[in-house]
Amino acid sequence: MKHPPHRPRRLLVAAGTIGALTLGTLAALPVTNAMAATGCSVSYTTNSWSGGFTASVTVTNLGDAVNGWTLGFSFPDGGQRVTQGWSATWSQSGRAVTARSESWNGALATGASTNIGFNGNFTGANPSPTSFTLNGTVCTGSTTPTTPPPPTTPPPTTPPPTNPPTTPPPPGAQTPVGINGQLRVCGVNLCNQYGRPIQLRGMSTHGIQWFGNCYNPASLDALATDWRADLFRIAMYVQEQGYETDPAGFTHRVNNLVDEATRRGMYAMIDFHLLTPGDPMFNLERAKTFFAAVSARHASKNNVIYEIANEPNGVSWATIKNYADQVIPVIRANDPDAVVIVGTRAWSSLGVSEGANHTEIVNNPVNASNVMYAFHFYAASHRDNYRAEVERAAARLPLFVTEFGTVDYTGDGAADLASSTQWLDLLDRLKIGYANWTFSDKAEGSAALRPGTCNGGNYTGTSVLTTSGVFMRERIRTPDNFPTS
Ligand code: IDC
Repeated sequence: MKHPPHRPRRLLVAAGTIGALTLGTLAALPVTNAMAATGCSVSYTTNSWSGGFTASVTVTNLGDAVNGWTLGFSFPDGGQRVTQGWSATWSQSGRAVTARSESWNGALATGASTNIGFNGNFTGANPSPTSFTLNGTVCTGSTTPTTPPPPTTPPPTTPPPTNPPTTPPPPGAQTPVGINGQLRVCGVNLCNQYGRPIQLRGMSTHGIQWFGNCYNPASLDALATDWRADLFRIAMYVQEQGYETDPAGFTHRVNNLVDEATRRGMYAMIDFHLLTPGDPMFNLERAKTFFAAVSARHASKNNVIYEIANEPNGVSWATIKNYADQVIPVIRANDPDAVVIVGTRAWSSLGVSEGANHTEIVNNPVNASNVMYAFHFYAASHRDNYRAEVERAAARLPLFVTEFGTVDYTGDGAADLASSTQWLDLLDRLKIGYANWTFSDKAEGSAALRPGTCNGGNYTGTSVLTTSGVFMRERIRTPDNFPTS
């Protein structure tokens, strides 16, 4: 017997916010002959403005592993058009839309997901499609079994629930640190305790000297369980009323935030946020004092990552390397197995913003192992030439995007979601970890929380989020699928 399809609730959302629609829950139809297990679920979210929208589509394969897939759906309204897609080859005929996998995301194991998307426009309304197919099978959110049920099975007397929870359970004991343990650099990747490459995804604080009120038990709980973040970056400015004004006080505050991240099973990244002046040597003695203290305090933990120089600028790579070669041994003396991340030339652009490139690092790396190099970008300012450089560099250097914004380099302006999506798709593909600037409620485009949020007690859901925050939460909270053997 066929059960009535669950009709997803239509979420009415204001322009500029995201409506989420998760499809699923048709009962499996009986099949009469054995075949490969097929099944899929799709989540389709949009962010629309007047006449245009960005759609993010996450496809989960619930059947046997596939190598190459085609997703199909129909727009409910005749005025809806795909204008530019990514992470798949997109085509449209009438209302029917087809997305074919790329070479790098065609293999989908059982239970694996992939995220694709497109920009579109619309003339009338912009309703979300309600039915999807993967390789011809309707995505019901359930699996079509290989073996048909025995013919004697009586029909169920009570229908199965038609509205199962769409929110996966909180991580519980299976936190990012619980699963991955002590990290180490392996080739150009970051590997977990099983020696397998992983990508960490999370958020950066704003300057803790200004937005300390945003980092409290409720906000960190939201980050760990609602956003399902793997990583919490603690941005400790050195100047601008930061560390230099109260070394003991800031060391204490950083230590407390590391402890809070640890309690929630997140990796903690300690960011020595030097920025102006851009010469790290200006802060060399402060860095040695600070890192000696924090590495001693957290030496026995397995979740601390040290970022020793946020954004050097106006200095050569040789100067940055000289700084790193003096600071890294201070950390290693206390915490020999911790991963250390070194900022790169020209605001951690691998040198690109000052006309250089990654090869100067390849030719003259720091004198230490278990080290990664930082790359930062702001999606509305930094585009194809920066992406191309990251792709080249990633083949030769372990990279970590310890900071990036969805907006322009000032940290303000509108979120460029198309460029941000291109960036994050690239980082996902290359398994490069990232932290987004910022988990704060500053009135600027890069902030994830709406102004005033940190004066209240609620940090969960999307109502407290900005456009950038809604986008980032959606990207970060998808399953990590960390390898465990
Ligand atoms: C910006 C903040 C802004 C603050 C300013 C102060 O967004 O609110 O007034 O710092 O210095 C970086 C830096 C980061 C910047 C950010 C945006 O690492 O400190 O934050 N940015 O300009 N590098 C590139 C951009």
